[in-house]
Amino acid sequence: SAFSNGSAFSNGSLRRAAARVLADNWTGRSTVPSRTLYPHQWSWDSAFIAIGLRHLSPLRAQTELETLLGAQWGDGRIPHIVFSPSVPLDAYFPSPDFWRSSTAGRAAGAPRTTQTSGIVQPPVHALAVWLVHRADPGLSRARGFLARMYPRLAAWHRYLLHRRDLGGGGLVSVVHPWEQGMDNSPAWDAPLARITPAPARSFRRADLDHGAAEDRPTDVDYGRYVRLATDYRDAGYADGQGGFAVEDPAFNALLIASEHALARIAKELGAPGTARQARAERLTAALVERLWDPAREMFLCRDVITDALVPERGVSGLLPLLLPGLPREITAGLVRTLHGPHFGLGATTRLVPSYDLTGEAFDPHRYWRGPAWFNTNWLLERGLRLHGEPGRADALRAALLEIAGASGFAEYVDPYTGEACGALGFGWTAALTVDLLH
Ligand code: 9YW
Repeated sequence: SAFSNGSAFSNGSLRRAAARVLADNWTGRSTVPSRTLYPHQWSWDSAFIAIGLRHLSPLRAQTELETLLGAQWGDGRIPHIVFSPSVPLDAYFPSPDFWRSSTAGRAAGAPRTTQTSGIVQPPVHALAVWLVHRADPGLSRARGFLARMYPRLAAWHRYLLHRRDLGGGGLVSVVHPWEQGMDNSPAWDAPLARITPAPARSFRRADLDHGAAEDRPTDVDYGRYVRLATDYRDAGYADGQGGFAVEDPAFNALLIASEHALARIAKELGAPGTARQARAERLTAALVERLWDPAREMFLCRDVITDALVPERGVSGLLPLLLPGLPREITAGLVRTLHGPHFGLGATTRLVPSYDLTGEAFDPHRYWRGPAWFNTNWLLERGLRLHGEPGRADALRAALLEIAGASGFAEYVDPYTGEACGALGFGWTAALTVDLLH
């Protein structure tokens, strides 16, 4: 590596290359994760993308989030995909004719004209809105950005906390693996095993037109994803009836981080943020009580149907490190786990893998069953910095920048070698590179 950022590129050329990816993926109102694999707007992708875009164009970053939140449902949910009407139906599966949001989602208040999916993704949005505001407070105030986003974000969190507390312990449940964002994580294997797969001939996987089959979820996984989504749709997207409900540490940690951000946004708008602050603290206590595993020194998923923890170590269980309010023994334990044999950071791996290196299901190339992803590593970099580990944060930052540039801004990489997997020119990989360079 020739430059101080650890990369073969100078900071300037890395930033220009990342900006080019974001320009290529920009559609005029939002950014696609990938021109080939994911040609619509994805919810948590847009939040991460906006966090990077704010350094290149605060206006585009605001527009990105406004477009997403403009597709919010009446019940407060922010859909995981907002479909672009100009993309052919067979470019991505499941397409709008599968979700049928404007008809099947009518009772839940789906938009009438914009087509969306009916499930959600991790709530990174309030955090993104706050960071985007901070990048150019003058523009934000002139456009009334926070004042317009705040009620939508509040309704979003209300939906999650009131309609999705399926375990009754104060945390939010996901009802589909796609909602948590780590589609084929081994943590879903046991809860998903109870679901009868939809027959393979009943749908066509567009993802295999663009991605290598051995880097993607299997057909049986897809059959179960389709069954769960079909049942949810056929229930009119009403919550609390499905066969899959899991409390996930990353989803809930991102909600808590976003509650902290909402408290700041409220204050900025002249309202007291104290109730939100208190709520973030209650949620943090529930997270520790329900999901912390002191023996493994990390958080686990709770299967709400069996009310038992899922004994799989996924990167999701490390992401609460980004929270400010955790007890010191927990953050110290998370840092040990991150650098220990299961994730190997700084020893056998340069980026944190998505799953336990020693786990039965580990596969360094298969999607969320081992490869390293840039969004999770970016969140952990922030967590290390927040908890007084600047040396370790710097090392992770250098590895992120080097591997992002060398991989062509890959969707995910082999955690040992940094070899590119999945799509290239991936939105959040480019955006978070820009953010780290700033
Ligand atoms: C899919 C868009 C999305 C991400 C998810 C990732 C993948 C969609 O792509 O899911 O079709 O498999 O798992 O986290 O938001 O980038």
